[in-house]
Amino acid sequence: MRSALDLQDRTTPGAEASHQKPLPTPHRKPGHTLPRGLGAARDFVAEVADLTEPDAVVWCDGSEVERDRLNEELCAAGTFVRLDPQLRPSSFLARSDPKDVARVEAATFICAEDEADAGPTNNWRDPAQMRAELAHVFAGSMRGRTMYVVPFSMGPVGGPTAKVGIEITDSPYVVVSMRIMTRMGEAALAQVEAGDEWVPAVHSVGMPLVGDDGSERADVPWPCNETKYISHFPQDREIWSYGSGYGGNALLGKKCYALRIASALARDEGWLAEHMLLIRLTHADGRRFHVAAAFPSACGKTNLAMLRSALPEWTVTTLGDDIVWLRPGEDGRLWAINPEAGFFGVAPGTGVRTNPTAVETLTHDVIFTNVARTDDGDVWWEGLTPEPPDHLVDWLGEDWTPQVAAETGRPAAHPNSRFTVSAAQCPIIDPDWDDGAGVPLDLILFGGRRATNVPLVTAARDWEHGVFFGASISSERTAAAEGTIGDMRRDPFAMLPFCGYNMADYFGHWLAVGAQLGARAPQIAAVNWFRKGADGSFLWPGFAENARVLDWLLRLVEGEVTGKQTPLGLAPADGELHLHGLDLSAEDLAELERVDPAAWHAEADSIEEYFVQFGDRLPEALRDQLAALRERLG
Ligand code: GTP
Ligand code: SPV
Ligand code: MN
Repeated sequence: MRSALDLQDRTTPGAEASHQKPLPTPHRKPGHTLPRGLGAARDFVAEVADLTEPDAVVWCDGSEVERDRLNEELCAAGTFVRLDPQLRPSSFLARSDPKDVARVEAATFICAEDEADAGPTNNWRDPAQMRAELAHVFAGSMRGRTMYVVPFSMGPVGGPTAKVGIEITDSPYVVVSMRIMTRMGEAALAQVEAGDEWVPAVHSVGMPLVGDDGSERADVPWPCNETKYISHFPQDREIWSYGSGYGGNALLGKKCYALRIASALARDEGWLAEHMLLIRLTHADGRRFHVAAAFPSACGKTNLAMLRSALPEWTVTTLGDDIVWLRPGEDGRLWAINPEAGFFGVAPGTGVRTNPTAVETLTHDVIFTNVARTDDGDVWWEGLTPEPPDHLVDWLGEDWTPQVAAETGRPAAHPNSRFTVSAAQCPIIDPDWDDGAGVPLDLILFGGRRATNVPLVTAARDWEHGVFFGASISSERTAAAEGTIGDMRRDPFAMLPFCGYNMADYFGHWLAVGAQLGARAPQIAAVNWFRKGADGSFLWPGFAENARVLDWLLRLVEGEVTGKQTPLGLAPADGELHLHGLDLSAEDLAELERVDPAAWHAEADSIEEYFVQFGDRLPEALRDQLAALRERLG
């Protein structure tokens, strides 16, 4: 019998690489970058099966019967624990391998012929070299498992901006998650059958149950591999993901397709694929506005997407919480759709005070991953209730009490624990969320977690200035990806881990889209909910109170207020921000809005340092914006 270690050794490319099977690629008709139709899909599935050697191949139809069967299988395998049917009907808890808990940016690759097309912010690999490595690790990688074929649509099926994909995966957890996160199954397959283009996306957890010599090993509740490849071929529009079963590493419709591959499609086709939430604000007088906001991972998109306004004149409805696709319309406006069908949201910090809408969304039919379990068979995480229960089983499956936590600092839920839930379940989901035509944007926000320097709100003077805001977003790192939490980094447009091509070209593409839109382009603004006072606590109450900032920006858009100029842009003039009913001292407000010229000169230096890596590819307009900022700072 071979050990797990021997099996893992297979992931090191060896001398035998010369006689291995090549990595399959779907057949494309001459002149097409994407495969089309069911014939090409069938052939590709057969070739992937030939390489990965699964026991069985199952085409998923997306039905409830199929879902229920897979959920039962996941329970039997120990991947899922069914939660108490009274407290949390049709809901499950999954605990991942403790080494597979977040996106792995170091193992995320953009494979372009020319290294410069991946750009300095991506991990580049030569496509041919990567194909050879992948062929090696995928060979036999599904032995002893079932291979699922998961047709899915990003965007309402058949809608004008929807796009189809086919994920091939050996993880039933991925299948039931994709069923929630995308429009998965028969309807999407019908699009393929009708001849639509589709993006191929292949995923293996990388733990075959049968070794090269035929020896067998038992499965584990969360199979994965220490070797991981989250690889993208933007030119061929292909995704190959190996070794992880978690979130964006494995649910390939999400970051891999709807952001990395879609951003490359968007560049070529004149639209934008963005890491943004999407909401509608309806005023008591009937006026409606649509707002999108790009914040880095775990920086408040889901919270703002489900905003319950502190100002009674505004009602918010949810359209999306993570990804938008934006297209210039014939009317000169920028139209937005949410290509997803569910939320894969951060659990910790989600509670009745911070996000009551999410709490109401999560009452049934939820997959929770890496949260804690209560003794009565429900779930808990830090921030769900002010006081923790007396006893829990933590995300690692171990006993947890508040006393243990106080001594060890061990959280009950992993900081990147998540819920997977259908968007349709959200009590404030917008009635038009499933409408493929989308909504016209009035306002775009850029923001990050900044304890210092960055004011509560600054409106851009024009589109180019707004693109400069997006390009210079910086944020403290969160638990959403492997890495040191709290380190400050630049995360342009909140797309640092998600841009499928050269980031400088992407800046240029944003400028080009703005030039095309002209006068009807949405207003752009920078926000920061996370500025801290001298005592280290947040100055701004955030959450429901963020509506006050949106209110000011929309009144600015409407010409009801004018704002005042600061060196950074437009800030609320005295009295313009509606602060009635809020317990915020004049000193704290002043600190929230303060622009310190010396600190901002240092900020400008740090932006320049960041921009330098793009060399000549950095658009001139951004250099000009930086120079103009320095001039205004004096
Ligand atoms: P991804 O799903 O990773 O892309 O991230 P997201 O941006 O959707 O993250 P999410 O909204 O779930 O962010 C969660 C974290 O941000 C939690 O720790 C929240 O408590 C915190 N957060 C959200 N809004 C606010 C706010 O207005 N103020 C403060 N202080 N924290 C906030
Ligand atoms: C993010 O990290 O931005 C997420 C979670 O939205 S994941 O889908 O895992 O990338
Ligand atoms: Mn995200």
